[in-house]
Amino acid sequence: MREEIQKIKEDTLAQLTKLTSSEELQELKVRVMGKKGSLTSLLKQMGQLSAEERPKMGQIVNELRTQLEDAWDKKWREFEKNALESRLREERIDISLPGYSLPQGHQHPLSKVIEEIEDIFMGMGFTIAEGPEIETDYYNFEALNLPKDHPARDMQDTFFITEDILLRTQTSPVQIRTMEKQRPQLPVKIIAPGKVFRNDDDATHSPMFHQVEGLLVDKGVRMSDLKGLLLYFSRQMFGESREIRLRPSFFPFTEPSAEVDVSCMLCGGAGCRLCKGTGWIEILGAGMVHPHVLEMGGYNPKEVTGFAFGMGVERIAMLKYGIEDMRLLFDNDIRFLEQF
Ligand code: 2NL
Repeated sequence: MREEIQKIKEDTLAQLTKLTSSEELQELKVRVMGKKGSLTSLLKQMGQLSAEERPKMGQIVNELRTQLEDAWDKKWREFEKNALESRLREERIDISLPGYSLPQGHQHPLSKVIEEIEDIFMGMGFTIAEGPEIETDYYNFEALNLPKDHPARDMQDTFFITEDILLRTQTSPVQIRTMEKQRPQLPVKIIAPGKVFRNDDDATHSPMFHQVEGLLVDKGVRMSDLKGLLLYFSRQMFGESREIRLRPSFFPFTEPSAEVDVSCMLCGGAGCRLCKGTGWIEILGAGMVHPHVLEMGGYNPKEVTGFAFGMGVERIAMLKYGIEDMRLLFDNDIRFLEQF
């Protein structure tokens, strides 16, 4: 029996040196100490020994067991260490590689132009007023001196939600609401930027576009005040050497009314493709607030006067940045937006 034990010991230790993986080590353990292992079956034969021999043998077997456990624990740690080292080698992160860059958005040129317009008028003491995009017929039309049979109310121009509720076609209702809220305080000195909606959709019209309207109501406001303010605005927006001119026009909410032209920013007024040879480019509409509209806002037209103006932001942006097709402003292609 001693010989057999000695043989198991030598065999096992010899095989141990040839192992290449922890799986093989596990298999070897089973072959020796498993249910049908060589050492296990030897232990089963212990019963046949004499009472004298049994404890001695027991001790030898236990020693061998401890010895083997130590040997394969050592081997096990060696395999673990190798495995860890090769994982560390394979999974090493190269911190010198540049990271992935995330795509960045860009402020929309329309937002930029709106902010610029706001800055110019805030510099002259105007505050910014906002209001709902879904309006009532009263604020969008009635209060602005557009009676029930006015052509601007036509289904062809306006998105009606019900007979009385619609998408605002201009930002003027914001100004009526502001007058109502702050009367009889003076002055009313606001600009109203925002989205407006009209039932148009072709190369030069989008069903949603942007407007900035302005309103100044106070004692003794005159048309010359309007002209001076618009000249200052035009020079801030399009350059110090711009001039403006006012042409008679008509809006239901102003009287008198005017179209406002600025000297061409491309040719300086000499005449070119952009101004179609005239030297002038129309940029906004304006006028003295109609007495009826002042009344609807809660002010007495015998005591106060006012001027108002309105401009399309898309048009201003196209002129300022030389954008030839309005649809580019609504495609939201980042390659386009990044240019501004
Ligand atoms: C244009 C012309 C204009 C107004 C808007 C206005 C507002 C109130 C009272 C009187 Cl509350 N007028 N707004 C006045 C004249 C012209 O817009 O061509 N916009 C794109």
